[in-house]
Amino acid sequence: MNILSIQSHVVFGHAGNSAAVFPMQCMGVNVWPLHTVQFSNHTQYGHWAGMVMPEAQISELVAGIAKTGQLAECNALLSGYIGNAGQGEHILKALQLVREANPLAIYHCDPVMGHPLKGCIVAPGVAEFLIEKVIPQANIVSPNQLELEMITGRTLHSLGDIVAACHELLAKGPQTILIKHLHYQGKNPSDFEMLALTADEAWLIRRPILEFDKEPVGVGDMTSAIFLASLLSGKPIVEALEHTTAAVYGVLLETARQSRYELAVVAARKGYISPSQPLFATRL
Ligand code: PXL
Repeated sequence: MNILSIQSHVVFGHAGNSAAVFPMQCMGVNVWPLHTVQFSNHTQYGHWAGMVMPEAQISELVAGIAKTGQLAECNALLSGYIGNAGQGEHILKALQLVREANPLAIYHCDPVMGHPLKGCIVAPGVAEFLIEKVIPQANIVSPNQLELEMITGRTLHSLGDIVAACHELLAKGPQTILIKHLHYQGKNPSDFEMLALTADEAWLIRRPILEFDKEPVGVGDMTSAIFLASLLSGKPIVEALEHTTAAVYGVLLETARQSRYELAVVAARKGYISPSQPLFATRL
């Protein structure tokens, strides 16, 4: 399997491609990393060096691959953190090139919209572009609850509200939805929950929340990557959800064990294939 992964890159630490590429490689996927930005470190340090890559570079690089004749081998496009809305246009051009070369290619959009309270800074206009132009083109979308609320334009209070919002999102085009983080009222505060859903089935999974002095960054990027690689390997949605949750939990356990802020992406490498603690989803 070959996945074209268009996301941010950080030189030090793990976010965007720097959190997504290695787990997918460990799962046996050939990853084609294409970086939307190259920053010294993720934005939650509050300061960073580096630049947003020139926007046209995204579609130029993919056109370059098309010229080699290899783009037909691309099984999926995964997009994540985007440097500015202009880059969004070029991701859509890249998607068009991928689909021309391989009409069966899957597009997984992780609609990273930023979290100002946490310090995840995303350029103005990106959220609107993702909602209006990109999400309708995607086969798989993986918002967190906040991003789902931005997509549907309303606050979601209960699990029922969230499932209803997911069905609205399915009506916009995508066939598979992963809600990477749920925080509705009434949820057990010591559980971390995710939801995976298609038109036919919905699965909820829980794992314990680990306490960190500062919450590690890149968990969502890694989650989307492992979920896509799991689906491409032929796992049904429930197994993809279970594998993803268990593998990411393994990385968090190792990160906590080492008392690190940056995710222990490399140290936890064995868990991308066989997570140490299996976790099970329940059908809604
Ligand atoms: O995990 C989202 C993300 C991706 N890429 C960069 C980031 C962040 C969140 O802060 O800073 C560069």
